[in-house]
Amino acid sequence: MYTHNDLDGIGCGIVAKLAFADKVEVRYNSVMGLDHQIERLFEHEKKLEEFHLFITDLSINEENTKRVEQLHKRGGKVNFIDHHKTALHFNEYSWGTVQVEYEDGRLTSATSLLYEHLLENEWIHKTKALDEFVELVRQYDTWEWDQNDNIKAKHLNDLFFMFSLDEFEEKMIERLTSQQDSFNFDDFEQKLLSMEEDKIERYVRRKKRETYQTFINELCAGIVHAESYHSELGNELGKEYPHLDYIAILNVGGKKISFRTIHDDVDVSAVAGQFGGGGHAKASGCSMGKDAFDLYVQEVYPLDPIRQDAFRNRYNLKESPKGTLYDSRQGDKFFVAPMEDGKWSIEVKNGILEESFSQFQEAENHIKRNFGASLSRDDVYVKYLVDFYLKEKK
Ligand SMILES: [Mn+2]
Repeated sequence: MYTHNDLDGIGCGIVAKLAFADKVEVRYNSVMGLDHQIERLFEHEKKLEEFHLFITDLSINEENTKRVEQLHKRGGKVNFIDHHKTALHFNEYSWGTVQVEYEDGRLTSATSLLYEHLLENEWIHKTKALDEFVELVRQYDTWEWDQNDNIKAKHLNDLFFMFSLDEFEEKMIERLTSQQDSFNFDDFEQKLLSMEEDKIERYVRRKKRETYQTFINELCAGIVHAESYHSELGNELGKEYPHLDYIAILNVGGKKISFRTIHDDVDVSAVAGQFGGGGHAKASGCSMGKDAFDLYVQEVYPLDPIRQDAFRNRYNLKESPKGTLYDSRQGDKFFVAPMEDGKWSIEVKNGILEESFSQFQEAENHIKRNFGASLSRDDVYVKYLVDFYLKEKK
């Protein structure tokens, strides 16, 4: 079995080992590494027809697709199981099973698809603990845990990062073999998880102050440099800065970019696709070539980070019927106030902007995206109102 080296990929390995024990050999691969490994397999392993080849949670290139198709035609057993939209074309082959969502709308994961495949063939023994484990992996991989507030799914992924791949795999197989009624963390793991949570919180708080914004190919990108905690950052920065279309997390040393979005109308697999990468609508990635480096690193370097909103205000509050004030580094002021028709207008130095907004958030997005302004402190707000009323009197 060849599978991905993330939680969903390891989930496949764990489920396969529970089914086939020492009869299965599992190789974990990065997105970039898989094709080379498959190529080597076909070079060195002459009796592939005698094996059953599984490829899960990752895609293979055209040449490897041809190799696999020929193996299948020679009578070899092959299963390609994936849930990425970008892999749907593998359904053209009888050995390809790519399903992005279930009939009820829930998203699939490679682990859940493989588990169901193994159950159908009666190759694996169903237990409550295993059902729960597979579901945690699925919720983590599809980000459904966040909507469902299923912190256990996130904790499973945290643990995966705290242990080595082999240790994690061994621990999980041992647990799922010995405890079949429910899947739980032990006391030591619980302690580790709470320490990890505090650490992530501090890290994310710091990164919020190191986020930059710019327009790239018409979309407003939030840009941050970070080597770890990509999912947490993507999510937290996305919520902190909802005016951004997506968050690009850069790892210059590893020459990689991860893209995350919290918005349903933004597809970051398309953003990654522009630079030769891919993934899901809400989470994707690409390697950082020269083009991407120029756009996301070089051009952004001279900018200042996004200004955070004033956070101890008592008067200058968002959606206030009296109006809400924003100001930019250059000292420009933007006053958002409700109009008689229920829409929101933006007042600037030389009058009112022509455009009005049906939601307050849209008005704020407009100001933040185009002028980089942030919520003013109370003292600036009070002074603005005083000047405004004095002007009215004259
Ligand atoms: Mn996956």
